[in-house]
Amino acid sequence: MNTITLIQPDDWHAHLRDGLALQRTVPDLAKQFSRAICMPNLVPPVKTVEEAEAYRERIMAHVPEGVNFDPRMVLYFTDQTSPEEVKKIKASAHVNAIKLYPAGATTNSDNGVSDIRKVYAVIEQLEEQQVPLLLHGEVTHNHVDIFDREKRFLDEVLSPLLQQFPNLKLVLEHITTSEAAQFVLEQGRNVAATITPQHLLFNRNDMLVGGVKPHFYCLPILKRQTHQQTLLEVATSGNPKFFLGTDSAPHSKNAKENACGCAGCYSAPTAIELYAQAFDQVGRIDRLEGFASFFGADFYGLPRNTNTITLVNEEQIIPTSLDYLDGEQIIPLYAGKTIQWRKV
Ligand code: OTD
Ligand code: ZN
Ligand code: ZN
Repeated sequence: MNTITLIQPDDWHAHLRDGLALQRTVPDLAKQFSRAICMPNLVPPVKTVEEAEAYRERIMAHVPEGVNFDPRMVLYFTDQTSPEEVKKIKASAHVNAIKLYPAGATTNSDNGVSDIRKVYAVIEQLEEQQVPLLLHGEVTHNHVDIFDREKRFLDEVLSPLLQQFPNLKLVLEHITTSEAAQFVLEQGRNVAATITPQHLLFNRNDMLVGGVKPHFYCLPILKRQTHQQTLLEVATSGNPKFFLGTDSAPHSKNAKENACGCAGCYSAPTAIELYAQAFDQVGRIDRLEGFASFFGADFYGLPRNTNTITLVNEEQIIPTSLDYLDGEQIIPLYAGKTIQWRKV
């Protein structure tokens, strides 16, 4: 097959940042995706519907002319979030969900929830209003090995949470392990997961063998190959519980290539082609459209897009470096490497 035409995809998990970064991130995403869930881990975080509306305006100011892009907003869940704010989300035209980061789990998550049991009143309201709770599913205790943090979260936090709130609408974001995939499969239709391109295409060997490759470092960290295989299986299975969320997370070259390098892969410029590559590698390009364009919208209760994009089966070399901020550079995921799909 030389070309495929898909209903335009959406990205259900992206970091666009703020200020000058938007000059890079908004056009990169908007040239492929119709909608994107814009993650709220700014400094300071986006905690109220009002703040989310203001952030959305700043994003909209960078959408290139003639391009339709509809940023979908998310609030950052803190120990102080009130149940009232959930009603405001429900009533909002632009805000779709709330994001829970266990405090300290990833970039700018210091204001995250310190103990999920403290916020059960808000979660009760989420369940009642059917507002999706988006989860960074890792425990953060120092003594838990970084490769085990997702699995421990399932056992220690998520299982009890779903026992308490069985009808909670929930997205386990950026799953990285067989255990997480299995967990999601065992739940009802109210529980779904996003999967990133890096966790489908790579494993920890890509990051660590032959030298440390900081541009593969993200959180949750890449796992062993068996997990990668399971993620590929579920992503390409046609099961609507699994859908596209790039977790594209820009950091400048200097911040990544550093004695204490930041976590995050910048996949936005070629995200849909990277997913096409992953699906094609397992002979399942026919399943890309459901994963990329239908299942997320269905889960969020938003209409499916109607316009289309076309990908051709043609080599493209991912740029080695892109301009970012004022005079800095950013290294996109898989920079300088050749992939087999290109968006026309
Ligand atoms: N992971 N980096 C970032 C966020 C994600 O956990 C995430 O959602 C970031 O830089 O904002 C990362 O590695
Ligand atoms: Zn996360
Ligand atoms: Zn993220």
